[in-house]
Amino acid sequence: MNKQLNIGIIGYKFMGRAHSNAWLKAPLFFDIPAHPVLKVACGRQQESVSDFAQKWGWEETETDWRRLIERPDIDVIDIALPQNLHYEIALAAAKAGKHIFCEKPLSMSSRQAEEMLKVCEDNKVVHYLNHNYRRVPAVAHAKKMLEDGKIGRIFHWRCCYQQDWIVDPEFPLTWQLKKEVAQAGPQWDLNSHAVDLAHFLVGDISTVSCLTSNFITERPIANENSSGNLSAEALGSEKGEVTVEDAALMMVRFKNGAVGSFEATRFATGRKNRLSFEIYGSKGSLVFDMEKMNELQYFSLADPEGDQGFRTILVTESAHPYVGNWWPAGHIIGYEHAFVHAVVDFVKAVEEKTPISPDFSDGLKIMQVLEAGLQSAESGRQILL
Ligand code: SOE
Repeated sequence: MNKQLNIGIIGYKFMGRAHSNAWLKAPLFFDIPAHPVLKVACGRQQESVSDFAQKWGWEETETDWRRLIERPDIDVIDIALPQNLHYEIALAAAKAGKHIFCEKPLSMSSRQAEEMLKVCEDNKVVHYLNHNYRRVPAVAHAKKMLEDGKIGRIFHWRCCYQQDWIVDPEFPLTWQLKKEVAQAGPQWDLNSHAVDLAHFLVGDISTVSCLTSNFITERPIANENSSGNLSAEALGSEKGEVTVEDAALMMVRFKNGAVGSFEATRFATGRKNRLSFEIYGSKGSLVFDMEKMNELQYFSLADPEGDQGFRTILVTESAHPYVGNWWPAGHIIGYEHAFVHAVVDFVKAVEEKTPISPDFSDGLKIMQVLEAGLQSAESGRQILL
C-alpha cells in the first residue's frame, strides 16, 4: 500500500485518543487502499498537545486550527472536539477541500447542520459523522438480519442510553453541562447515538414527544484542564448553574408505522455506558446491550413451537461484519474497535468513492429529531417532523 492519507486531528482528549488509536490500528488489521499518516495534532495548549502527539505518534503539532486547515499536505481533518466547535471548523475544512471525519453530535442545531452539509457537497469532500455504534459488529449484524427479513415488519423500537457519571451532586460543571457548549444534555450526547441507530435499523421518524428533567441544578465550577470528560475535578467550592437537562425521554412514531421509545440519562446509578435496544417484529425480535457488545439476542417465530426462546448469537465469527479481520472465533472485541471500523470505511470512501454513512445528511436528520424533542419538552406538545 503506497498511497498515503495525511490526517490532521483537532482535539486530544477522550475522542482524540479513540480516533488516534483507530487511525493507527486500521492498516494493521484491515486491507485499506491508503495508509493513514498521523501527520498533525492540533490543540490550544502547546504542552498538552505535544504530550499527546508524542504518546500517539503524531508527527507534528499545531495550536491554531486555521493554520492546520491551510496546510496543502493535509488530506483529512478529524474533528474530535465538543459540538460547539464543529460548524466553523467543518465549513473551513470543506472549503479548503479537506475530507472530514467528525465526532458526534454533528452540530448545535439543524440550521448549522444544513449549512455544513451544503458546503461539503458543494466542495465534493467526504463528510463522515462518527456515530461509532453502527460499526459494532453485533449492531451491523442486526442490520443484516433486518434486511434479510428475519424480523419481518417492525412494530416496536425501545432504546435506553444510560450513564451515571454525574449522579454525585459534587461532580463539577464540565462543558457537557453548559448549554452554550453542549446545546443540550443527554438529548444531544446520548440520544444522538440512539436516534442514529433508530434511523439505521428501523427508519425515519415522523412524530416526537419528549419529556426532560433536571435533578441537580447547580454544581461546583470545573477545572477544565483536568483529565477530561467523565472524571473532572472541581476548581473550588464556587457553584454555577447547570443549563442542560439531566435526562431526556422521547416517544416517537416512525414513517413505516412502528412506534418507539428512547430513554437517555446520566442518572442511571450503576449504569456506566449502557446503550441497549430492543426491536420487536412480525417474525422475530432482536435485543442488544452495549455492556455485552459481542452478543445479539434473537427470537424467531420460525423456530419449532416447543423450542422457541431468545437465543444468544455470539457475534465473533468471520461471517460477521468486520470480525474476520480481528481474532479467531470466540475472541471478543471492545469499544475501540468500532472506531477502527469507521476509519476503514472512511479511507475506502475517500479513495474508492464508496458511500459512507452516517454522513452530514444523516446528521441533519438526527438534529431535526433532537430539536423536535426539545421543542416538545418545552411546549408539552407532540411535534410532527
Ligand atoms: C459521554 O457521555 C460519552 O463519551 C459520549 O459523548 C460518547 O459519544 C459515548 O460513546 C460515550 O459517552
